[in-house]
Amino acid sequence: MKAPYSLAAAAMALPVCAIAAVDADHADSTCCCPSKAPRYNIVYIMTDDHTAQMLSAYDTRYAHTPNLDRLANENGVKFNRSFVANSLSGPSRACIITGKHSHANGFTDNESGRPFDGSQPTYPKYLQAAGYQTALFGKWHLISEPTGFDTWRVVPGQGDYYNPTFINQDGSEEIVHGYLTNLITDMSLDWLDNGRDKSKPFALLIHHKAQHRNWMADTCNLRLYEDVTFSLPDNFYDDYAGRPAAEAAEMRIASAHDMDIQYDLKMLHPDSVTRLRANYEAFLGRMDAEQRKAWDDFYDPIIKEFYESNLQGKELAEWKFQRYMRDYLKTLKSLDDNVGRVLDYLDAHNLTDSTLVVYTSDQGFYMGEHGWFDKRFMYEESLNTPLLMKLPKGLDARGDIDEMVQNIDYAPTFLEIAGVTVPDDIHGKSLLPLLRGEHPDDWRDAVYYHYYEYPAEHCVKRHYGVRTDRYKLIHFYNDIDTWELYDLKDDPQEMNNIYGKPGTEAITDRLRTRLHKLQEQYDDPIRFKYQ
Ligand code: SGN
Ligand code: CA
Repeated sequence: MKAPYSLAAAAMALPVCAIAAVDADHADSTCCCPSKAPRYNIVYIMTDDHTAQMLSAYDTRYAHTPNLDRLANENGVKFNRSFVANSLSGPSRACIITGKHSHANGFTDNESGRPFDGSQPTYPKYLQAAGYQTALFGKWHLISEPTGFDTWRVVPGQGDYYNPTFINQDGSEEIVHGYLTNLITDMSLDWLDNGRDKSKPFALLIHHKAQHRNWMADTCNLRLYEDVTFSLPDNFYDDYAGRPAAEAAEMRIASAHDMDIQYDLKMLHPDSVTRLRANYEAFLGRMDAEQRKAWDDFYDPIIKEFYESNLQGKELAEWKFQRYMRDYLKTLKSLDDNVGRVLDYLDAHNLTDSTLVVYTSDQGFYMGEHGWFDKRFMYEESLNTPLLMKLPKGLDARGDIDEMVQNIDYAPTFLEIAGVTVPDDIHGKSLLPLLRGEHPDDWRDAVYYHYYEYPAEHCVKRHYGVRTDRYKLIHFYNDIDTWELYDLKDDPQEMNNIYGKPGTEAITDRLRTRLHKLQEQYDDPIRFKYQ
């Protein structure tokens, strides 16, 4: 059982300076706190399923995201080895907010429907106790009510792109007219302007639903990217040889079952029933007449041409890939614009020098690599997550940071920034030294990963593993018992499982030992089951 938590106890554990409020708009690194904690404001922007391949600061092949790129380019940093602990929304969010791996925070998967235990310590609670104003807007996805926030307004479950329902802090529900990415930003900026106590530093969490499935763009962006043809990833036609768990997964773009022609790709057809068609119709049903007209005006000719052309096999698979890429990028346009609005607001209100702006996603995503969409696997595209930070005055790092970081590191980073002593039971490491431009010799040499949601949608088997700078060792377990080993230098696409191949014995032993040490360090009980 977890130790009971009380704000009063947390406040007592804090350094005295951390309790004293500073003028949030003028917080700087010369703060009066005896601990010299900078007590910067924090704007934490998290998206859903936004992957680094679709962010031009990381990858210029597909996306143009000028506002997101500003984060890295204007006094900012870009983390090139940024990983999650469990590549799925709820679990990832629980790891982030607690700074602990899933087995320790208790929220291992979405599917079981077990709510997040909101009575445990989280970074917003610690910040609140340290005198910060805390607010959350958007997707929460932890089932239980948010705790640790002075103000919150969230969407139920995954939320809706159009005219979404919001849950208010008093428990009431309300449909708000508009497009979700804009609305979440409106609410966040309104709180900065009118909602907060301006004498205190603040932590504002802006949690978008975008880029989550089924990628419904705002009507003003529907016509973007229609004349672009995207190149297929080299491994789009992966045959999954030597990787039985990959073969079993149901997340193939080419599969009619996995990627639904109506729900995912909007090819609504009166005479054809698909698995997820009703869900798509429910989304369309939320639109008002004007939104629906703009939607139909755009999609009707594409639908007509699609059904007339009767594509099959590879032609159909590649047509699906192109539509998937376009829908994803159109949806991303709103996200990029809205991140720009937040940065402009901070500039215009003289908050840029005193605010740490963090941009990340709850995990990465497949954009046709291995023939897939979705996430969950410990393979690179979904183990990775974008992480950009625009730094306040006094934090001098700039450009690329190549140290391995993980989403359990955000909580201790924010605590250190607020002058709160990081509790020993937090698994993550504060990134503050890296943000100061330091490169500690003893930085972590391996990250630990554990994914639990099986049996479930997309059929990704349970697995855990270790990633070092060069290698990755994964164990798939539960109704399967297979190991995979990759040399990321020779095989960055993870197509060639070399586990058990002659010549790999020494490295396998080393990685297995490292894996067990991490399981021991984090006290993951799975280690008693599989040695
Ligand atoms: C929904 C999606 C899945 C997705 C999960 C988890 N199906 O169930 O494709 O993997 O969410 O995503 S859908 O038919 O409802 O769109 S997560 O990011 O929230 O973990
Ligand atoms: Ca997600």
